[in-house]
Amino acid sequence: RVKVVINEKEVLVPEGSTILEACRGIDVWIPALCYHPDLKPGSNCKICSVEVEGIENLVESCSTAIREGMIIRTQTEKIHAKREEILSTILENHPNDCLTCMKASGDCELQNLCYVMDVTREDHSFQNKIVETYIDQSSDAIVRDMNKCILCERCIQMCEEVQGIGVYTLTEQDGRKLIVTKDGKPLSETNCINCGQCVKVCPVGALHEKSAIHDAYKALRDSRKHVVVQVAPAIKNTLGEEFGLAPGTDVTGKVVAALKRLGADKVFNTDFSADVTIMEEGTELLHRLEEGKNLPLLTSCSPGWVKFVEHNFPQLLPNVSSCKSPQQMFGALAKSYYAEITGINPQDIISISIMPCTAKKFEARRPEMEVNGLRDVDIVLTTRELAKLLKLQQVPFLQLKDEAFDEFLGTGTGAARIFAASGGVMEAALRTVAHILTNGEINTLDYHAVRGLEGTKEAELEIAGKKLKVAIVNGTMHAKNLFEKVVSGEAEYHFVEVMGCPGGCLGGGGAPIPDYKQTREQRKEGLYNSDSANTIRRSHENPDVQKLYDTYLTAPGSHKAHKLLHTHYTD
Ligand code: HC0
Ligand code: SF4
Repeated sequence: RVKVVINEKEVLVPEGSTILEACRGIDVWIPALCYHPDLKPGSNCKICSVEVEGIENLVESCSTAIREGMIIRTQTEKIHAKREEILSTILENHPNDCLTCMKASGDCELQNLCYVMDVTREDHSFQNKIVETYIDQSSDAIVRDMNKCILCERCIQMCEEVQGIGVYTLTEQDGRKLIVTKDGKPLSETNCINCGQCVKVCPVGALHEKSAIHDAYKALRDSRKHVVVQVAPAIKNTLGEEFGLAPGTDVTGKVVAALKRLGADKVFNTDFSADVTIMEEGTELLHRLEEGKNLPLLTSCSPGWVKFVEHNFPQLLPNVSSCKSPQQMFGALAKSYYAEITGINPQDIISISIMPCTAKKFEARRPEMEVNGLRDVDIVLTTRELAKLLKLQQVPFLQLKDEAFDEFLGTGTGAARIFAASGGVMEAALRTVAHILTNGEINTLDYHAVRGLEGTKEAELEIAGKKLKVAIVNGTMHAKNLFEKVVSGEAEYHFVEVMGCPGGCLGGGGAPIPDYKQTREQRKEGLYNSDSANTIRRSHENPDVQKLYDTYLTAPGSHKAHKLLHTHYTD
């Protein structure tokens, strides 16, 4: 630690940190528009500038290392003037359409700073220098409105350095800086995988998910339709954040109650179809191990990852599991199995899903994701969109009494819940596969070797005398590194779990903001606690899943299961 003086107070702060990190660590607030804890400092916005005694000019606190003996001031007149000047310049080039902006009031970092700094229209005669730029609505998941871009460049860094994709670049057009896609094409025609990580770091409303709020609102009020809603594993341990609860808090019962208040006819559980996925994918793994073909088996539930493999490793497509994701399996079962047992015309069912993921919007619209001409999933809302809808309709979320999921598609095991954490699908599969391979002798529940939010994990297990080499990756940058080795023959595995977002679904592009490494750790803890608290922790023990196979699908991998629950890929 080093001794420094911050705002006339002597303090000890960690050596090697930047001035900004050191100040935030002791709750001294410094504004920042380009700095983000998950990214490298970019020094683009300069609003984090502070005074350091002995240095004439202000210094950028995000990129200046703190040193023993420094005397730092964060709140002087000179600093205020600089911050005001920066905000005024940004506002001169920013549309004044906060009324219809998708970044809700309170979530916009620019708006919040203007409030705190008291930068108002009255104080500054803003000339509107805005040059209308094109709003890119081409993607099924992400909207880009570059009129609102403040050039912080977080999105460039996130996409390029964290996700390893590199869709965006900075350019200059007619003397004006602009962030564009690299080849100037609309987002849907680039190599974007719809992961939404850029959306999560955008400080303003320049990048946002394609809103389905209105569609959901309309559907939930339509009394002629039977509206079924599925809730993804991650939602139960993250939605609470939108209402002030700690990351990881289990709010399952309140989510069900809240969706009923919004008008859902039935509220179901994606955990149920995650358990079905284990039955189908586990069976697929056992077949491939037996035949020694198309190994490693690669998981297919993360649509960002699926698109990534289609773009970058088409030679690995035969390795990707043919299972649809739990979201799509659920939708297919809702309009077939559920419709049949309840006698509801599948044409009258609207299937809505609540997902921590922007790519799920894209996945739901993939042409092959339908059965008998009916879409598996009609509407996808992100965690943030559901929170907005609840706030909009003044649903008193925190006061709601817990309610249980509806019957038939409502039960989920602990194994399914941990799907939302990197390593969870692997662990869920191992719990069931080990049980099957040893005829019920191995009943291990906790596979600690596959847990944790590191980008890449590996484990070698021995089950029933068979060696099983597995790997788990999250974030497509890590996937790229691992699969380069797989393709070159440098690494060999039997089974690899891949999630497109850092940390897995708990860090999805539709998750609550802020979303930092530490937030994700807390979410992970919450998910594993919910798993331990569940009385059923292995997918094959899910009674609703057993009923589904006994009465409808007959067996995992059956003809009917294939028709409804499996898919194919395109390169
Ligand atoms: Fe996930 Fe899923 S676990 S992708 O991370 O497999 O989005 O939460 O819903 O589909 O179940 C997201 C989360 C899901 C799916 C499940 C899987
Ligand atoms: Fe890059 Fe993901 Fe944003 Fe697409 S959604 S531009 S892949 S960060």
